[in-house]
Amino acid sequence: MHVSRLSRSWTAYVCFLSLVCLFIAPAVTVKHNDFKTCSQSGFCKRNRAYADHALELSSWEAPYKILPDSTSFKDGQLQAIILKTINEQGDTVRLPVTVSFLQSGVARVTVDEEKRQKGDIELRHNSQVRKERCNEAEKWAIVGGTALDKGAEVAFSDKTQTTVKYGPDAKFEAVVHFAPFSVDFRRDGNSHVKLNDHGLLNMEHWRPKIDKPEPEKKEGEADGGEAEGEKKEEEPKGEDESTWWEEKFGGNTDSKPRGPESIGLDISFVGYDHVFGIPEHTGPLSLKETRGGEGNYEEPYRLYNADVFEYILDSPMTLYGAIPFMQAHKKDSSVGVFWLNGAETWVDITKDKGSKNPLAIGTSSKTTTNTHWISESGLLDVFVFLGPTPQDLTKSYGELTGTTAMPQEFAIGYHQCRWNYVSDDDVKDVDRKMDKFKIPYDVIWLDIEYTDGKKYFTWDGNMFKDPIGMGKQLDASGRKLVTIIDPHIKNENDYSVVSQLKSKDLAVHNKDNDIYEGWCWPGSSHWVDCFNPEAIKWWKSLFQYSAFQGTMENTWVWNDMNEPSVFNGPEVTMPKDNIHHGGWEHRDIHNINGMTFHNATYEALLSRKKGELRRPFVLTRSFFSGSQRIGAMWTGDNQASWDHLGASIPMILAQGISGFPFAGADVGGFFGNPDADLQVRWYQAGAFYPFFRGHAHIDSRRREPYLIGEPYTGMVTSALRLRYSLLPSWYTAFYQAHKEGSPIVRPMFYTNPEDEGGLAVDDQMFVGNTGLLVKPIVEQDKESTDIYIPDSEVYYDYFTYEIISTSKGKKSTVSAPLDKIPLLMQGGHIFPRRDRPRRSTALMKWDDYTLVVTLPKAGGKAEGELYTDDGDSFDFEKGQYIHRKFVLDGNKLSSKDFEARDTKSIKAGEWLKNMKKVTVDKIIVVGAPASWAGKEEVTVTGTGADGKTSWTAQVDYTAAAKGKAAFAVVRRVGAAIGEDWNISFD
Ligand code: NBV
Repeated sequence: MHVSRLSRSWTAYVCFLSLVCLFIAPAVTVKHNDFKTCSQSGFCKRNRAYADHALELSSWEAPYKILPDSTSFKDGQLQAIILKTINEQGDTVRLPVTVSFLQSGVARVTVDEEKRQKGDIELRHNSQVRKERCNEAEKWAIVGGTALDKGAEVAFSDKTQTTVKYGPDAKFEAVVHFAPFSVDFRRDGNSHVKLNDHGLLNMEHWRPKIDKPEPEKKEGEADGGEAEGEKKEEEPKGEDESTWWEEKFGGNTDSKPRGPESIGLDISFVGYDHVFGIPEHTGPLSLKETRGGEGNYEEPYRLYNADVFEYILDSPMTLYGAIPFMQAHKKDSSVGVFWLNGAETWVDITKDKGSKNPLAIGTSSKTTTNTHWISESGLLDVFVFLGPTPQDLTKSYGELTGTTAMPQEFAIGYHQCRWNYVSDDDVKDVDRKMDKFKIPYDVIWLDIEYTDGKKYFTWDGNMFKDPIGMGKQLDASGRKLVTIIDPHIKNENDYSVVSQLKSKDLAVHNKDNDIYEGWCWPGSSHWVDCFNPEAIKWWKSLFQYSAFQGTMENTWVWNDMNEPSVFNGPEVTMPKDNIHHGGWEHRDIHNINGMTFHNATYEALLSRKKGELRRPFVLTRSFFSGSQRIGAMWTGDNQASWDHLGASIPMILAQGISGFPFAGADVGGFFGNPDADLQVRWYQAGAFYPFFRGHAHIDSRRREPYLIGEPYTGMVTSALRLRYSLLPSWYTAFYQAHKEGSPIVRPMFYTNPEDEGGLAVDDQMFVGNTGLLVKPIVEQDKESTDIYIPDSEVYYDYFTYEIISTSKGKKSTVSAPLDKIPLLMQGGHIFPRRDRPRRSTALMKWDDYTLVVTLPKAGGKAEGELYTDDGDSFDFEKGQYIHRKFVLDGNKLSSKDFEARDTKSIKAGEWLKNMKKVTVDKIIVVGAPASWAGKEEVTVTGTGADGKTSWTAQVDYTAAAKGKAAFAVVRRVGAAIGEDWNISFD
């Protein structure tokens, strides 16, 4: 009795404690107050209000008109002056507009402001910044594709409009209306994209500040009533000037030397109900409406690179990177726009579902998606893509902003990271244990604690006594080390890096033009200004092996905090009135800042040692259009929860279609402690992220895969082995991304744009063009899943060859107990693997290949490819690579050079010479025809690794049974991977 009373009170005590803990446990969610909403951002609020006003009035007349006599057209470019009427007296300002028609079929509309262009404005606060609208984004983002289409011609012109025909077979048309100014982009006679169709164009022209008498203060009223963008006073009639000249947020005051200068424009996608892109956000791939209503967001999508601590899901809030490229898709048609602007940007999305004409009720009417783009400063510069395919969009965008750099081959293996591996012994121990447990990995990472007091380019000498010894141990199995280098430089005496930064004047300046000082990990810090070519030069010097001692050839770099993250800055970043090299305010180029730092590190790794030219590997957290040319990105500080695992898939798909496909999320989740099931499922998903890295917060429990315990460690190892065996296919997909700008993992709309039902599917993906279709499990205790089938092809289970019952637009249920990744093979493909389990990619370098052939439903034809090179140097740019095309046609399988090169005439360097010994060892034909039954050998003709030209190989045929497809396995094929050969199954 006594005991039970005691135990009862004990239970009650425990319950009470847990309840208390529940309340005091840190809430893992973003601090909303740290970040602005649209109404707290002066220019966003003004432009939304402008839109509300315009859209409310049936008689709204946009005040922007082209001066008909000002128009001229020459060499694929239309130029004119837009007059903006600025008051009731009819005064105007002149806005030069250029519409450029590019050879790629892309059109570009640029609007500037004459007064600012000429520098004919007065800056406030004795500021020294540039006077013109910022045009810096182009310098960083655009690397090609701007040649003008001299074949573009004016098809019609009068006092009210000019129509230009352009693009492939002159199928595209731009109808430039003069009054009000708008552009209607048409394809095959139909409107697809319209600029300023709703008259929301708003270029805030320069004006001098007119000081008005201070409004009389009522008793008891505090100063700064307009703080945080909210007006307490009733606004006098006219424009809301409260944030024109100064703006307060979170205790910071933004001085605005150039006054209001925002730009806004509405862009309609006529007949399109899905828009995708503009990463980085959480939420679905098919973007939501943002003006409220059920299931919609209330806030516009925001692009203002920021270190959003404990970010939330399903939100239009900004994150670490920004790519202002949006695509619209409908069945069989894709179009897009690229809003080239490096300043803070917001995008509102609404959909017109059906015609407003009451007579149209009952008739089928299509949705039009309306978007409203709002940037704080800069030129209005927008590229319009008319497709018609998703591939056309990614290709043209890739021509403009560049494509994914060919990665170091190791970089697509598995990366083992945590904050922090505490010593060189710790690193060496993890390395040994991974081997002991036969877990493959390529790279181990060091977070900020390896440094001496967060001083980059130094080591904590107590914990890392022998970095080179550590590097050498890793190198023995071809493994690498990545060290973190952040952009904040500790402001401390006797730290040579900061002394140089200051004495050479290479840091970002504050508004008074002194070196800016803020707080980050090291405490007081300065920020290197990588817009400055001299800063890049200096940054390079710091990475020389002789300067950054303890690093060696297998050391690579991770750039974090480059939004930049500033702990005591407004919205955890730099003040907007800081000044960069070239005289730009930080406001103008904020979203490009991270890319410039990433770029400087890339450049530095290219030049670590004279004569050493290797592909750099640099991971970045912050990015902009063009960052794909420099390295990989990851989605920052996610959480160890199932919903964060789920959110990673659409985020990575969005990166892929937006030109930056080398993307991944922290496997296991950064904050928190994943249980074993979540870890297994996350590794299974991570095995299909282009960038595959396990990472964890400093306060989380250790979770290297061998620590999870069986059976989970085994399951994680299988997921890793699957990734490693498929590396040849992944590398091939990277090559396609490099060449074509294509995504590495592809959503359904990309592969099957004709399938309306699949347009918004964002929880499954194809790997390159292999036909491998994966749907990671992202829910707890889920043992099966429904995979959406986007076509009428046959699909096979990857592991069992079971034929998945398919019909287009239907979902097929696939069993997926914890040890199984739902992975299908679409019929009609051939994809390469390397099946021998190894410890790292380097150790697989000379391994033979397996080809997997999947027979299609009809026609007996399958195709695929393999691209491979030395995985390290730039020799591939000089033809030192193997690129094969495999075709199975009926009973004949062949391998030919993909690009029909005369490979014999290529002078083989060392790598190509070594590859002569590498063969296709095994071929698995899934869905093999019944006519092959009983066959015991096949004839191979061509080139064998040992020089033979005709030989036989053994084949085993297994008949179809119990829903499983028949398959044939050809063993010891012995055909040289880089040479032509044929196999006859006759
Ligand atoms: O450098 C520490 C972390 C890093 O582990 C993480 O991956 C980054 O996203 N870093 C952010 C700074 C602090 C995060 C709380």
